[in-house]
Amino acid sequence: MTVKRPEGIEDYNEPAGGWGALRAVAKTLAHQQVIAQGTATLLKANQPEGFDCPGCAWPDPKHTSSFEFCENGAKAITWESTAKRVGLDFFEAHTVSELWQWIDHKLEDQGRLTHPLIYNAKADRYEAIEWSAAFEIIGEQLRNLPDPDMAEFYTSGRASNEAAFLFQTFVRAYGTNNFPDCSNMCHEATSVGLPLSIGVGKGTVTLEDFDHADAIFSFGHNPGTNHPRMMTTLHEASRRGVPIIVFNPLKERALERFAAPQNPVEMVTLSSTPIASAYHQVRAGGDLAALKGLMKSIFERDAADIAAGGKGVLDRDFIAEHTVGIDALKADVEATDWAAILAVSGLTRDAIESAVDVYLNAKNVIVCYGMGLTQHSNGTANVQQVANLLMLRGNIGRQGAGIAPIRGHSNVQGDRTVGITEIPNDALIDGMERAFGFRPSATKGHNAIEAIEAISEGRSKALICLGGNLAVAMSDPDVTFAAMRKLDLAVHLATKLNRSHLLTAKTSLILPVLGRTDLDTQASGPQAITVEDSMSMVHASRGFLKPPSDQLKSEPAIIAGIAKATLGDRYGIDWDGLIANYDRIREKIEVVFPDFHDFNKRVRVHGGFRLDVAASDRRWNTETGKANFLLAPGLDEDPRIKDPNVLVMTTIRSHDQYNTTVYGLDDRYRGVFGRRDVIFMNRDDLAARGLADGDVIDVEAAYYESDVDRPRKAARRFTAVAYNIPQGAVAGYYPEMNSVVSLGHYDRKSGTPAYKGVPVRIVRSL
Ligand SMILES: Nc1nc2c(c(=O)[nH]1)N[C@H]1C(S)=C(S)[C@@H](COP(=O)(O)OP(=O)(O)OC[C@H]3O[C@@H](n4cnc5c(=O)[nH]c(N)nc54)[C@H](O)[C@@H]3O)O[C@H]1N2
Ligand SMILES: Nc1nc2c(c(=O)[nH]1)N[C@H]1C(S)=C(S)[C@@H](COP(=O)(O)OP(=O)(O)OC[C@H]3O[C@@H](n4cnc5c(=O)[nH]c(N)nc54)[C@H](O)[C@@H]3O)O[C@H]1N2
Ligand SMILES: [Mo]
Repeated sequence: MTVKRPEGIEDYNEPAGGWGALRAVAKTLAHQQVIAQGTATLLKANQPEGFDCPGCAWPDPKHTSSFEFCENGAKAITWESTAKRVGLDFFEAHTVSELWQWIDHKLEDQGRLTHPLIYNAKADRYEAIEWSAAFEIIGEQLRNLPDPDMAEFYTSGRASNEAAFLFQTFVRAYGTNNFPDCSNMCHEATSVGLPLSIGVGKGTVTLEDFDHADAIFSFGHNPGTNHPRMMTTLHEASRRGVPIIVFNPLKERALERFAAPQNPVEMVTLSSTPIASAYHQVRAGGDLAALKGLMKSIFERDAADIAAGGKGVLDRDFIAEHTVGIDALKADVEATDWAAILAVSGLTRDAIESAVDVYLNAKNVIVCYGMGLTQHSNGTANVQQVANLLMLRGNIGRQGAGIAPIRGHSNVQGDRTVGITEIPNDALIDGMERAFGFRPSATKGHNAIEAIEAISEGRSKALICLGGNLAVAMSDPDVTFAAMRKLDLAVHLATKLNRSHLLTAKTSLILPVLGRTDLDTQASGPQAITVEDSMSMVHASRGFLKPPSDQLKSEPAIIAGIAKATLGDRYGIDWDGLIANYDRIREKIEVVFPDFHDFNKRVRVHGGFRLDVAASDRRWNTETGKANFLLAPGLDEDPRIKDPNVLVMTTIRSHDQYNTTVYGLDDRYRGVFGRRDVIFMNRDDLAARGLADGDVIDVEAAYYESDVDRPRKAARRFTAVAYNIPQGAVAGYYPEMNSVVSLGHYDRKSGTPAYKGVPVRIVRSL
């Protein structure tokens, strides 16, 4: 008997990848009307002399790329190189109030922006403006602010090293450190947590390390969708017999079974390779408990082994020579009892012991993790416990072993490296002084949440966004959207129209930019930009397509235009000279950050170069001079969750989206077609509420402290879908579910919003 499922919901039984992925690429090309030009574009992605795929930050091996088979890379590129345009006629035809009613997908699907635009409030329309006039208006308004700290400068992680470096140079010369950044909503827990543990806020492994790993652990990331080229690495590892142990509340198909489109045998025989050797469906927010469980078992086995006359299972030499704090960690873990660990993690003791068997049998272990660990109120603690787990066996700074945060945007790591930070350290300030002859302020600026708070409270009046869709990416649209409308000045450098642009300020401008795939020609000729991938490899990227309109400027050129109009010749910075030839920007980067020595030379070598990651060589840039075992007292994701009726909601990406960019309404591997208004729930949780698969429900936030005198945050009239997810956890799509996330719910250590640990109640819709 087949059970009838809700509209658009199916049980998906295919492996990930395979022909389905190739069919999806063809469909995307057709939809963006780029058949001929598009295929040529795809062949240049991640190739020497080509451009870096804007889809993700996973590295490529030096001589081969699996890019041509990457479905979601193809979507990212065709979305940018689309033949569709939003020209002046479009803005004449539609008022901003009308566009506000459109769904996010439709806004961006109109195509590439072609002209600089300014909002005319009387007509409620965006209208054309000359570049020089746009720069003058922005410059004048920034100069007239009583205090530079009343402006916010947001960076989204697609910006190149050159654009980001120039942006931070301009902003520091202007006089503030207010750098809200997409990273604040993403891997900030890594950037804050790991320096305290191991002295560097980045991963320690290289792509080659995966060839030498004896076991791979994966926490909270979905590579089949978000880092598709990583599937090639996992596929190879699995075929070599390397155990892959997954901790994820959802059974993500690509982590279960994957058919590599570049493998002729799998394609022709319709076979696939199992990826995870064990799949542990941890409860959303249960990772701290799971990690402590793993470590508790390791300490128990160590004691037992020593009692039996063995040498124990810890790497005692590494611990003695390289670390501090093992005794306190051991005491903390021993004081945590198993019953609590099992209840909070949602895992059985057998599951944890089996994962420990694998961990201890392997000489070299890599732990990979993504948003499932970082976007929690204890995100920093999660990341630090991963480092602890690895350090117990010396799995850091050795071939085939290490920590692998799987980054988000294709250059989010690079933007950070070249100075996008609200907390400039001495090295950065000294470097800026060396390069430009002025000493920037050391005062801490605003991160993303602090920026929204400042705008909301009227303390900040101007917002300049180097890409992104800040208002939609941020939690709490009730607060965030209202805040944006209070601004005096909002400026968006963008490729495509999005909702943030429609939250107009007194003065609002949209400045259209060249994308990664576009040819960027400056006074000295065609330019290349550089990016840094998840494994600290820096390499060049060159676009080659004819730009969507002759009005577009590159991001560096626009930043220079705003800088000149704002600062005049303050500090004698030669903005025009820097733009004429990006080599000159790179020369400045090298002066500020000595790690980039011989930048222009090394980036011209195919494959680029790796930045120094001290922890990879067991050099520890921490205050103790050692790697630190750090404590995370307690277990709970959120102490406010005390009511058994409360569930933990995690917010996830579908297979057809890039952050707030929604390419389409399917989520093929999860069996969802033509809709996004669904909430995945465990059958027992449905039954306990008298609900059934397909019922229409409301998701209401359950924040005890803040609910009292405010209307409850909610997302209404969504469809409950019975799904294989642990009891106590539910999942919905980002960004739709942001209306349930309170702005005040974030990791106190890193400021990362707790998008993956939202306390909610599910009730039948009225
Ligand atoms: N195609 C595509 N590529 C992308 C992006 C995109 O949107 N689309 N976004 C880019 C960006 S900016 C980023 S940051 C990355 C994001 O890449 P990921 O980190 O993979 O992002 P998410 O889809 O948010 O979800 C991660 C996974 O965590 C699991 N999860 C949820 N909650 C928990 C939890 O509490 N514990 C554990 N262990 N797991 C949990 C989810 O089931 C999901 O499998 O991808 C980048 N690449
Ligand atoms: N609930 C929930 N919220 C989340 C998350 C979650 O998992 N759950 N994830 C968070 C994460 S990890 C991140 S990184 C943020 C993402 O936050 P953002 O980085 O701000 O958002 P994006 O959706 O990537 O930005 C898309 C816009 O960028 C512009 N754009 C695209 N390419 C370019 C370019 O080359 N140059 C310029 N100048 N503009 C360009 C386009 O106009 C497009 O509309 O969202 C966060 N929000
Ligand atoms: Mo991200």
